[in-house]
Amino acid sequence: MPNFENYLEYGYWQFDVIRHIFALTVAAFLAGLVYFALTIENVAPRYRLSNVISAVVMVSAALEIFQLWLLWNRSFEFQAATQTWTRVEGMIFSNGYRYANWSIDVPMLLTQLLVVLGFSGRAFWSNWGKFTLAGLLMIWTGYVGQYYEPAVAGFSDTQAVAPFWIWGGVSTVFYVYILWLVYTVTHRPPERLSDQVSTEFGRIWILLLCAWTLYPLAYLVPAVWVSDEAVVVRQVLFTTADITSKLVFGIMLSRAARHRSIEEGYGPSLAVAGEIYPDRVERPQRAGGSDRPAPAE
Ligand code: RET
Repeated sequence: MPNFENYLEYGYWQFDVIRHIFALTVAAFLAGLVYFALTIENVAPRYRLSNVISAVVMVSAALEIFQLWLLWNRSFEFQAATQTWTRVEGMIFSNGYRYANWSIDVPMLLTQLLVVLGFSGRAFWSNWGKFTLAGLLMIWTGYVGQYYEPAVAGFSDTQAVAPFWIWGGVSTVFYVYILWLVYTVTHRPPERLSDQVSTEFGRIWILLLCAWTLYPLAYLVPAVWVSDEAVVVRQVLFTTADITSKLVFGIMLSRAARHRSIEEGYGPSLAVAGEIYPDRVERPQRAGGSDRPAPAE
């Protein structure tokens, strides 16, 4: 069986917390989908692909977590006598669906970053190629490694422990390379950025660093702690990582795109510029062209 979740029994709240956070994630991604669809016209056409990509990420991730929610509910049954949840014979819970989903979302999220930074032509494709290749290799090597976690958690005498560490280590090499590349593109962008937008990209880099690092930590949980509570911690780590790396990241990028659009004088962005650039908000023209406030009605 692929994951250590299948070898454990769950107390009532441990089981419940996990299904609740799956439901929370699906709800958050569907809400995100509405946000990205409704705000697409607030940014200049050159940045709109970022909103489209966020919407694609929301749909694929919501489907994947819904699938995990279904699987979690079907894989365990409640034992009234012991008040615990035990595995249903023949059912297997698997985090492998997460890795399948990352194969879509990791290349998408990194593409989105390049779009809002303003990469185009050869520079775009060269970075895109490096991100996509390194991203897929990071995920797929980690995917192989996680099959060995039952041995690492002490549930299998026949399986080897070393592949968990070797594949996890190889995956980490690609991860560090991606982090370095993200640092480079966000700190040496192809176009001159205002101080405001540069600061935002600095924050986006820190968010990415923190959010993405939660994934390898979740991978490591069975090596350091084996109990139903450890499973709760691992699923909370995955959930926090998912919501921040896909949804919060997308929102931060859409704001950076809007601020760039405002600075470029794009009309619809100027109309919603209020909170950051109050001096740039487009005011509706009043008859007579007076600057005085309209009389109270
Ligand atoms: C693995 C295996 C262990 C070593 C490392 C890993 C890194 C995973 C990461 C995943 C990022 C996923 C994202 C998904 C968004 O949809 C594969 C767990 C380093 C960084 C951003």
